[in-house]
Amino acid sequence: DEDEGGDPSLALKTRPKTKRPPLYKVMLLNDDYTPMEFVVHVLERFFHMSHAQAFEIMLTVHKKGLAVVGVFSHEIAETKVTQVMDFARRHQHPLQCTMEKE
Ligand code: TYC
Repeated sequence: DEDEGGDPSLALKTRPKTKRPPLYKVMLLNDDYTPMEFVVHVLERFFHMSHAQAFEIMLTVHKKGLAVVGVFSHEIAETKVTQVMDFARRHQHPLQCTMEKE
């Protein structure tokens, strides 16, 4: 049989790398002006949350200052951020949405 033992440091070095793509947290930030109902609508519309889920996350942002609203690939995260920022701007609300590598 093949020798599967040996130097574990060598095993690590020669292990075939299955590179997973990095994931990005998309976050909503609190502000004093965006209406609560607008934030709930954003979470329903762009993050496919139920009304109850969306309301809960909105309140978390309101109380804690920010919350992660989803985790996505870089491309999807960027699309979500752009969609939310464009939608907020069109409605003249200062709502901020950002992404950060997990
Ligand atoms: N703080 C806002 C208010 O009192 C509500 C709000 C919640 C705004 C979440 C932004 O991401 C946000 N109207």
